[in-house]
Amino acid sequence: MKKVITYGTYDLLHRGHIMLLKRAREMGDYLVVGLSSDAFNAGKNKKAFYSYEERKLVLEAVRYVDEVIPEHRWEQKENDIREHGIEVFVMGDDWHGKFDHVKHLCQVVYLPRTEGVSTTQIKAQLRVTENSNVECGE
Ligand code: C2G
Repeated sequence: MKKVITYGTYDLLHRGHIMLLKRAREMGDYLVVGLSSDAFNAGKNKKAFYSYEERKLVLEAVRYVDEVIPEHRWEQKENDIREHGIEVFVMGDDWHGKFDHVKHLCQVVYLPRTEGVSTTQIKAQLRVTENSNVECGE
């Protein structure tokens, strides 16, 4: 069984996340997702809308995901790869080159990001909508 791993925050799940997970899963037979813990996100200066437990529940419902493990530290990736017998490490290409240090353990693949969508954009659009509703007295 060819096992694949990827990591991320996966907050406010959108098509960019799904397309990444789909392509990653198609590179093997089993996909493990290292899901950023709330504390780890704080270290990435990211505040997810949903808690780790909520994001894990949603991610485990995605057909392409076979297992979700917590991502607590940048340095855990080599150990994860060894412990889970990972053959392919996949990330979006906004991370291009950032994880080449695990190339001695497994294949490292950076996939093109899905254009036109991001959690940051979604949050910004929601704020605009909310503000316009308030102005209209809704
Ligand atoms: N992604 C994508 N297209 C988008 C948005 C995101 O392909 N429009 C990909 C990212 O490249 C990443 C994955 O979806 O591979 C998850 O994205 P985030 O939840 O934003 O994860 P990130 O904060 O980049 O955390 O140790 C690695 C980090 O945990 C990655």
